[in-house]
Amino acid sequence: MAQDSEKAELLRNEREGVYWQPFTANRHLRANMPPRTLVSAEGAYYTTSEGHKLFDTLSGRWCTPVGHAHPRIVEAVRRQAETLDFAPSFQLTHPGAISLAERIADLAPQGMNHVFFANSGSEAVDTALKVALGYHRIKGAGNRFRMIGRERGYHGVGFGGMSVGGIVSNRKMFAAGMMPGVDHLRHTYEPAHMAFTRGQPTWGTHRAEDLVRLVTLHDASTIAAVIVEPVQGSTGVIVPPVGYLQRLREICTANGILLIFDEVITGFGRMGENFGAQRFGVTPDIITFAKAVTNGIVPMGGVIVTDEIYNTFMTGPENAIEFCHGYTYSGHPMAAAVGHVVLDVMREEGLVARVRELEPVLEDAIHSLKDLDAIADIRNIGLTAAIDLKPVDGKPGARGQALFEAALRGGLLLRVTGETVSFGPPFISTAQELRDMVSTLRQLIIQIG
Ligand code: PXG
Ligand code: PLP
Repeated sequence: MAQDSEKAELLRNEREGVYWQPFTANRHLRANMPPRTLVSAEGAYYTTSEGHKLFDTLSGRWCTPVGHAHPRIVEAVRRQAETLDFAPSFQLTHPGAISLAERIADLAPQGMNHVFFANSGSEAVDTALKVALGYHRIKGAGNRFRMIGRERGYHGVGFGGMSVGGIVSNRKMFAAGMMPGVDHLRHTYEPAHMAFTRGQPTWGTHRAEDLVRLVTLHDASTIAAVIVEPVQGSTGVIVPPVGYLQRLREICTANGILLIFDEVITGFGRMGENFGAQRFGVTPDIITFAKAVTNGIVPMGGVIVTDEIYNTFMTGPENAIEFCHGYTYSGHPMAAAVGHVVLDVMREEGLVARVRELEPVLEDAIHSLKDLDAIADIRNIGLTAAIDLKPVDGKPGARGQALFEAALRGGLLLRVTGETVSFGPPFISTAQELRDMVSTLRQLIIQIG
């Protein structure tokens, strides 16, 4: 540990900025490396270079639901590295990727039986958008080129995902690089109508009619796909109103538009079902996944498509490549091996059922903060939740920042953006750990004032 903090010191003092960090205030971070340097992790806890043990309230970045340093994952990584550490996936294959695809398809809604691998959520999203374009083109509808995203949506940082995404700070610097023909649905978050809702709000179903407006404006014959997160995660856990996703499905079906659920956060159990699709009872045409599929240990992402989509691609001469797309590391043997163990552990430890048990525990605990003056809203669904702090006059973001810093020394690793704190604790958390997380949070919120 001493060695790690020495290294950190070196980086700060002598090689400032060599490591240009993603989505980071780099200069601020370098001035504050301790307490922000993480040196080890086990189960549901990180340890910092100062020796503080922090409860991992976001499962890494929504990606480590079965916890850190799981002995079976560690063993699987070692074993796979010894057996087959890399295998090209263009025109060749290996057993781990085939069997993992089968297992993922078995978890997906009925009729979604084909899996294409990528290495991240961003790559999964770009893959899904290309599948949608290719599908329509093969069907003779190449004029369907428009993509519809949603305000406040996050679909990663590729050019495609950025374009359909709806978070302005991620878009404005790159406005010149937006994909053509993209439009956005309105988001569904209106605190005046839904603040402090437990689970799905009843207000806002009508916001799905915004898709009818866009179909009327652009004509259905120009629209390829609609992409939404079942629950908007990155922007701060915006829960879909009752019936909203069903209505999007109806409008897409009626107009020949593909519906893509971006399940990078909601996939693999976080909603108490395998996918958000099952939790909300809506089957899309394409699902994107990443993160939890490998417990975040080896990067992996991918898309699951319907039989109809796959079969549409499987036409033309048999020796021709049907989809000119893929990544060097698609279906990487190390990721596939870890994916298998993660699915084994989830099944054997009953972790998806455990999410269903923990959901009301987290819900009751987090909503108990409602009496605090500093809180503007609390929301939750599955094993996710978010709170919004009221901004201090003239200092937007200051309260969130203060809470994050205080928590680093108070035992919690928080995920704060602006005044929003989002939670996605590991599935292996105990009910007591979730209650303790919230009581620590209460003390910290009172402490920072
Ligand atoms: N789609 C969704 C719905 C996501 O949440 C991506 C795509 C992109 O995945 P990659 O693997 O390319 O990052 C995401 C990622 C946060 C946070 O703090 C969220 C994400 C990534 C990093 C941090 O909420 N979501
Ligand atoms: N750039 C160059 C020069 C490459 O040769 C390749 C892949 O061969 C890529 C980018 C794409 O890399 P990846 O397949 O890891 O996405």
